Amino acid sequence: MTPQNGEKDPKEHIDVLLKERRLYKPSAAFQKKAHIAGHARLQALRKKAARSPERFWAEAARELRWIKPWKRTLDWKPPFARWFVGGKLNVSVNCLDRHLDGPRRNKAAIIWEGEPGETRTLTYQQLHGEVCRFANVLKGLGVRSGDRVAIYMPMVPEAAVAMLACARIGAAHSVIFAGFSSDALRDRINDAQAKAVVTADGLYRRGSVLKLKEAVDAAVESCPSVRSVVVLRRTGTEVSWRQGRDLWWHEAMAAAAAQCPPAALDSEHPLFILYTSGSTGKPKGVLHTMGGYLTQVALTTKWIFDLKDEDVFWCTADVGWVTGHSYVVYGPLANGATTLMYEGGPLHPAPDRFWSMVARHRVSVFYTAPTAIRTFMRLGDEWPAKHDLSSLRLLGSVGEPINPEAWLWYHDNIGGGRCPIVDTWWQTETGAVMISPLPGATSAKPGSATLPLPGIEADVVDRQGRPVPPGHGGYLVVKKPWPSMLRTIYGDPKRYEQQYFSQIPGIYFTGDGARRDKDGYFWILGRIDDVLNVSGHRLSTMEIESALVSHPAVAESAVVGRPDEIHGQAVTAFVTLKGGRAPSPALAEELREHVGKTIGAIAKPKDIRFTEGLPKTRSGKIMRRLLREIAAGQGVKGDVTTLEDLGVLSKLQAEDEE
Ligand code: 7RM
Repeated sequence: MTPQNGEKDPKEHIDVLLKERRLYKPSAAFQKKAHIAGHARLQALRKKAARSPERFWAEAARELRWIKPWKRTLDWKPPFARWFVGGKLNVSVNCLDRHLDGPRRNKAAIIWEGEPGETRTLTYQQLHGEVCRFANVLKGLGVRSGDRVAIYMPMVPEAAVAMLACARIGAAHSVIFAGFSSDALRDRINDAQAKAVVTADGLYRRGSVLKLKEAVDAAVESCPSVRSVVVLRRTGTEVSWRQGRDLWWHEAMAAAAAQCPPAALDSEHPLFILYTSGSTGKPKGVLHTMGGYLTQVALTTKWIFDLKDEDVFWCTADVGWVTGHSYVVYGPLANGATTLMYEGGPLHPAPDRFWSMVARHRVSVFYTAPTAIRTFMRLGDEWPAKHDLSSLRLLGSVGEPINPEAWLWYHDNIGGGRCPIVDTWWQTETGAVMISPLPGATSAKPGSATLPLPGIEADVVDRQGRPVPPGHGGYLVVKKPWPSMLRTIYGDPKRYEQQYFSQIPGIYFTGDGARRDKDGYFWILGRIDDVLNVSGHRLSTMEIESALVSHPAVAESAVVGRPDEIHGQAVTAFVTLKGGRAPSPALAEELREHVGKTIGAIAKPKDIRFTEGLPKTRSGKIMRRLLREIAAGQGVKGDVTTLEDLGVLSKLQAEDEE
């Protein structure tokens, strides 16, 4: 891709800081072979989709294998959507069985590498066998269509096997990121009333073993819905055992039949629940269903990553996040592609682990997060330079805005200047990518996710839902239902409506701020609610605050994000202590550990700042904006007229200068 002299100076709104004007056009060589080749072709698709989004998505859905055709493409009773109504399908058949009839039968479905360095490859046929066997194991444990299964696993092929086995029999999976604590696991199991838990003895991370079964044992003590715990032997770590409840993966699999007829499931049958942070302390169980989810995930994987049969696709996300669901497992497998899975830390045993893997596995499409790119950038150009990265032809980014500097480093040092970059905007709630370039058709601007995909109607609006002029900041919304949208918050349709469709009545509000430039390109400005984005992972300030105040020494706390060069944001906690408790570095460490235990290591505050009071409005609301400014070390600039006690503010600032 070559930079073009593009855009003239856009009239920019004051709070829009990024000014990036370079334009990167897809090269002729890339374009020639791309699924969607050329700007004109994409424009034509957009036009067609805009005329009838339903017809556009129906055409995409027909790429899947259906057991029974649908009667209605869309039933939209705002805010509830049903897609491909009356249709029946099986997601595991679409990801596995339908590739067994032709040459893909013996193609690698999953190439896996463990952190210690071992590798394994499962062909489509082998993966199909494993999935059928595990589906039979689940059935044998009394798991039925409509039940929930919790999956708390390392990044191993068995995690994908467990997910697909659930899909085969119609049990909804709830994958809980293995970095979450036992308490967080317990709450998620209980919210979903999971009947079974699938886990491992432990996992490898940065050279040491993390004991997963131990965390499950502690959680399941308080989970009356759980009847069985299936344990994969991964590390050989010693585990304690509850007879009648626990069983080994390898023993159960050895006894299970390799044939399992797929269930014919309604298009709107639940596929999975995935918990994500919102603006309150309680995580939301985002519910996705079968037909619509798979349609959009399959299409976006094919178009955005331009997947071909000879590709090795590596999405570095953990299956515990939505990116791992959609672009490690379902999207690539629905396309009959080869997906690479890696178990461990990106810098283990050295900062070139990823690049050594790209070279050894001849990865051609690579998809990761800006936080990782910034980390690699900081570690130096010499690490990627050691390896032959010539197999790469396309790069992707997801999870947070990518700053132009990181974009350019990625483009030059990883992509060798020849690979397009797709900056993909989407959310747990959207299920699949919504705003992104198509690499053979869209000119990229570093830092912009570019334009909504055909069939997606996104916009930037003001509080009343009116589109804002180019260059102005506003709310990022989606105006029409899309197939892979969340269907509800599990067990709480009121919260679903209130959370996503009440800000601007009847229209989906993403929680993000954005602006569009004069070419219509979207520039995501970040969350406008109380959600932090640390290394591309969503954390709720409320959730961390609740964890802090559950510690006996803490009276009150306010959590804010401050800008962090590598992680996007860093968690800063302001804490007031109960009478008789004195601040100390030891207590700060104890509080950090406490948050780690309550939520998980990713939520541990980077800074804990003890203070005598928090700045509040007269109505008692903590003025987070002031705290954010203090945490960012900028001094307080904005309006403080509603502040109740100005003394608190001067103290906080004085403490800052110490
Ligand atoms: C896929 C995922 C969603 C939030 C979202 C944004 C931010 C994600 C981008 C981005 C700018 C991007 N799901 N976000 N992708 N911001 N550019 N390309 O991350 O549910 O965990 O997070 O992440 O704020 O609302 S998520």
